[in-house]
Amino acid sequence: TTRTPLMAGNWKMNLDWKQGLALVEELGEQLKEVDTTKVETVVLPPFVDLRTVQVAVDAGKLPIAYGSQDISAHESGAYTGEVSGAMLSALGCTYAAVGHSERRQYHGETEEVTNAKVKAAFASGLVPILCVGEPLEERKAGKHVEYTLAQLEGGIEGITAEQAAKIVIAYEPVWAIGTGEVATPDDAQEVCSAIREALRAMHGDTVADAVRVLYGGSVKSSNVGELMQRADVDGALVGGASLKAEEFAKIAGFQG
Ligand code: G2H
Repeated sequence: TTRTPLMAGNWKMNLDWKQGLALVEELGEQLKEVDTTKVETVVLPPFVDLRTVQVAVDAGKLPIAYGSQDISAHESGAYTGEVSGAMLSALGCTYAAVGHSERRQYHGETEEVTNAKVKAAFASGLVPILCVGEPLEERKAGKHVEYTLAQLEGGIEGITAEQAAKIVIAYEPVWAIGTGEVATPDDAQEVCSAIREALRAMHGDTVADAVRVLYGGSVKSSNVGELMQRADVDGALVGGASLKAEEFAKIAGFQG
């Protein structure tokens, strides 16, 4: 594969700006042990930490890209509490996570909202990391592929082939998030491959072969290697394990 692996650390609602700064500085040190030309390392801090991360990255302290955990579907104006794509882009963000299951679950984000956020990210020059994945009931009913592909289709509806080639898809089975219950490499491969094949059917080979599909859900340095051996797993979206510099750097330096 010619796809560069992508390891994204989703800090969720953890680390204030001082703690975030301490983490990225330590990460910069730890990443010196990693061949950062072979993997793209990304952090997704809370909004209020982004400026600090920007300053650290601009100072050349660490070879990472960064992005937000969410983005407003709206361009600007009377949307109290929201953060626009233009604001994120001005902060040097490369990525914006969209449709994380915690957004869908606790903030009522619908398919339409998720799709609007994907488009808002592209409109501001950001690359959306679209999160999809099934709850436990669908998995038990054997409907996990169908359910996840429906979220994928809803999420990317109306985007161009050029945008589809850039988007990052993160497959995060809800039952594996923060539970310590990691999907098996075969489980991850099954759905990541189905995602790529769905993109192939929609947008053709060039798009399908370029898109990076990540696995997320209780990824650690001890399990990332075997996940990465699977053909259609191009990286990981890492929550808990991204909060410790040494551990996250080990994930970035995975040996497949
Ligand atoms: C899944 C993942 C990161 P964790 O949400 O998005 O979190 O690695 O803590 O399961």
